[in-house]
Amino acid sequence: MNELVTGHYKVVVIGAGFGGMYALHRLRSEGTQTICFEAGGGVGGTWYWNRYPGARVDIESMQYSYSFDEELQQEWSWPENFSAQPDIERYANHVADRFGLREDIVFDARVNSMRFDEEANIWHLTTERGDEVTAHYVISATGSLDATNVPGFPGLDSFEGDWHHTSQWPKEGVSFDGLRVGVIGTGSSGVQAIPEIAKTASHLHVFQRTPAFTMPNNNQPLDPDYEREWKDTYAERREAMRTDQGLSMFPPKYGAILDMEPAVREAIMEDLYASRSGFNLLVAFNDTMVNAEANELLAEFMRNKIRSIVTDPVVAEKLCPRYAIGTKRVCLDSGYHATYNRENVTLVDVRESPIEEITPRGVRTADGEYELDILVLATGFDAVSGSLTRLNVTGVDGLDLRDKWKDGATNYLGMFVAGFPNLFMIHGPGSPGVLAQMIAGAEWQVQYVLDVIHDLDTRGVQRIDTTAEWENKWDAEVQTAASYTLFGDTDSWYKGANIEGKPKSFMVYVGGYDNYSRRCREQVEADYEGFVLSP
Ligand code: N01
Repeated sequence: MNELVTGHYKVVVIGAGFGGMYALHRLRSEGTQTICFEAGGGVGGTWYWNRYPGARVDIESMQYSYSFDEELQQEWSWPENFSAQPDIERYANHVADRFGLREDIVFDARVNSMRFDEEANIWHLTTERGDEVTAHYVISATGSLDATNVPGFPGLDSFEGDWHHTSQWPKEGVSFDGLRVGVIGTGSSGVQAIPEIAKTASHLHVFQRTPAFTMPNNNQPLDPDYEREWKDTYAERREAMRTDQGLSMFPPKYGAILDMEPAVREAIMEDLYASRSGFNLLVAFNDTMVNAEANELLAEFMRNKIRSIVTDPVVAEKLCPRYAIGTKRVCLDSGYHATYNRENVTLVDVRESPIEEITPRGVRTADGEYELDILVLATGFDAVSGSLTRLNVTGVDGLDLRDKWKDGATNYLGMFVAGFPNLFMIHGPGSPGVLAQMIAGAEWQVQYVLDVIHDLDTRGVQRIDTTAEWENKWDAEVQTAASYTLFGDTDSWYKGANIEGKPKSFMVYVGGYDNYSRRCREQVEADYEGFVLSP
């Protein structure tokens, strides 16, 4: 859709990633007047923007896909166990075409303001390109990892070569052939991009501040027999996923690692390390995320893997993370550590010698200048809350969402914000979002939101809000759940610690999707406890 859009809609959806597309599909199917604004030129959300080399999903594709339509899941075939970005984007396009979603998606239309009209109980939305609409309800499906973080390196503008952030990757691709490349950042994006870039760069310098724990994805072309097994029993498997803590299917747990004889636990860890997904190792034991001693056994197993792969012992030690494994997002990799055995790859430890500036010719650290032709920033996101605050949202009494969240992204049930009525967040702060299978999580939340909207319609309610008191109660549940785990011990984007000046507060509900979904339903069933409904 190209022409400028005006008029009134019952529901406006922001974002045509997997959450937004599903919301749009459901709304269209029930005949609701709706429209979706998408900042990008195509569908797929995170899989539209993050097209850096090596970008790949880390949940098996048979799971990381929509469950809502049996024919869709039967007809679609994934080429690999863990599909690469182009295949996931192809899938997103297939879904958009199959369900006719493009008719109601406005592309290249970044929402740049949202203002709530308290008299009329409607939202006014505008986009950068000039669309102006009103809506009774807004579903923000803007993604948890969408607001790009470009650290304020002095001199970045003076760099004479090209630079690219992994999450704003040019559609036409980037050639590294014969070039001196620098990559800053070794989170999941860096871990996936570095082995690919190293293949053609004349030299690659990796600027690492914190090493990452990564697990092998042991990726393979999808075995047709395995695919058949899944497709024959998709309904049961999806049901099993829905009742899982992380909305995923993993092999059964082994119990507590601390209770095991060393030889037994080593054998189990070796088995899981070589299994279909390295994540099996992360979720195999029931104590590794809650007990520091248990965590250290798994962490040291993974450090020994790094030591066994990386031939230079000094480099190997620098690549060994020292925090509790799992407390920063673990990544699945394809040959990441082996990349440091290549002669054309050098690790630069910027914890030891910090980056001082970007110069016209490269990167200067406390140690000296590294000359580069091209620079890649794999420096992550203003995660979870950043994609919402940058929409310029004004709620009741002219309250700006940035002011509301200046001390932390308060919310109720991860979907509602007091003072911002009739706004529903998908994967917002306070929800399990990024720590569950995100397509399944979006399907659940969209269903919940639509159930609430239908119920409000039946009751003749025009406006749904919550209160600061109930935001605090929900935050207590979120923080309590986190306090049983080791998550709080490490600075991570889960708690906003990667962004200078962002308040540190843990933003993800880690009590399990089963508990989360129960709590959300309970509060509605208790006659909308914690909500404020106005006729
Ligand atoms: O971002 P990150 P990401 N100077 O924030 C470093 C998902 N994802 O894009 O840790 C020097 O994890 C920073 O260092 P430190 C996944 O959920 C999934 O990689 O802050 N370095 C870190 O090393 C993931 O967690 C997949 O000390 C600086 C890196 O940049 C999330 O997206 C693939 C710096 C940023 O790592 C984000 O991953 C990719 C500075 N000033 C992403 N500022 C899948 O596999 C930052 N860094 C599905």
